[in-house]
Amino acid sequence: MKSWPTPFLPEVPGSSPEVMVRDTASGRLVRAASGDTATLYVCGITPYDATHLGHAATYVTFDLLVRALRDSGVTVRYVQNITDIDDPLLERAKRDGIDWRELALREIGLFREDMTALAVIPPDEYLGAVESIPTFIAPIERLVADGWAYSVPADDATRPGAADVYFDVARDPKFGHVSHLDRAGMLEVFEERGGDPDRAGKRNQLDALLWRAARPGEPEWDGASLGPGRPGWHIECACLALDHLGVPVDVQGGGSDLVFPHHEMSAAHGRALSGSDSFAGAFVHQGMVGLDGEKMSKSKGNLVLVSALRREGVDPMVIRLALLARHHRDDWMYDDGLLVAAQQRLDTWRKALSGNGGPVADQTVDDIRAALANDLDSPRALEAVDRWASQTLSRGGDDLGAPGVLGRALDALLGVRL
Ligand code: 5CA
Ligand code: ZN
Repeated sequence: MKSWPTPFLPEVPGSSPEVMVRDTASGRLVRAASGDTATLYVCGITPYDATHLGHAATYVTFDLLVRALRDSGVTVRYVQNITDIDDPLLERAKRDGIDWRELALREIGLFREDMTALAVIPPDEYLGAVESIPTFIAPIERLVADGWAYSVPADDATRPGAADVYFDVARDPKFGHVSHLDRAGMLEVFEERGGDPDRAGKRNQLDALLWRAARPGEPEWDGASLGPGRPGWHIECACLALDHLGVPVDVQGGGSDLVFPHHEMSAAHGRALSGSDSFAGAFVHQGMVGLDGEKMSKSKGNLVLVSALRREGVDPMVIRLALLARHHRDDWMYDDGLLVAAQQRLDTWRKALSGNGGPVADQTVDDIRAALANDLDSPRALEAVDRWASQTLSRGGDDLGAPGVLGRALDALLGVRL
């Protein structure tokens, strides 16, 4: 899939310290890069509605990670997927009386525009599930052959004798190591997040769908020995990470709503397929952004859309600054006051940076780098800039190069272009 244009990254003298991130699975602060190259797999959108601030927060967070890693001298290989076939997409297309492919293309187009406006660095590979379906078949067949997966007859399928294929979670001794949920906790969220605990014939309510046999009226693809159908959700991300980056990836990323079942399952599938004991060096999760007391979600419809804010004339850099003002692991509720505060901050920074000099900015640049390298602590990075701006506006400074140095650092490290 086509992604979006790469923003220009100015050179900043010096470099970031080693980048550390909080790993959800171990709870520890771990290295984001295992060596000179960091592999990053971030779960992309399901394109049935427009980008809301929760999505934007997630992709801005991983954009910060890419920027910090690069600044530390590491080469980043970044893959992101698009779940461009899934039940919610088919349901929305049906509700709105449009073709599901058309809906997906429209929303992917809007997402690209939002990402460009927010100065998010695109992934090196932007992979649609649909275009990748042929690459999922052999791995699923292998899971069946190796006893990791089993068939459940699908009586309502288009063709007689067809079956769905499920992953046998009981076979996996590490199952649960990402989320640390107990069985009751897993069951509580499984259905709400795409699972089918009550599907008759499954060995375990938590077993995850790998291949769904075609039902009448549903799109279908050739599945070789699996029969015509379509893939389950988790196996897509497992296979894409495996094929395009290799496992363990250094960082598996997404919002915290993906911890269970999605990242638990894709890690289980990925380990089963690769024989590796580990799927990711770090599982990094963005906290949930909400509105009116509830998680912002396409299914609930309580959305603040990036595209709508842009249409209203909100500067995308204000949106970006509002997102950066929160630590990525915190859950938070949106209110319009956040945009007002971000606009004020941007105005102050602009004023300070447009003068003829200021205090030496090297320490401020170091502070930004140190904050980001320590689990992407963007609020602390912004505070460092606030301090420089307030000093400049109150007392001035005689380093003529300081505004230029800091302006380039804001652009390269925080993605904030003034
Ligand atoms: N396509 C799958 C991942 S493979 C998916 O979850 N798509 S999504 O469109 O629902 O979400 C896209 C990304 O935004 C995911 O990483 C998800 O975890 C994150 N996300 C969704 N809602 C929120 C929210 N309210 N706050 C923060 N992040 C969110
Ligand atoms: Zn995913």
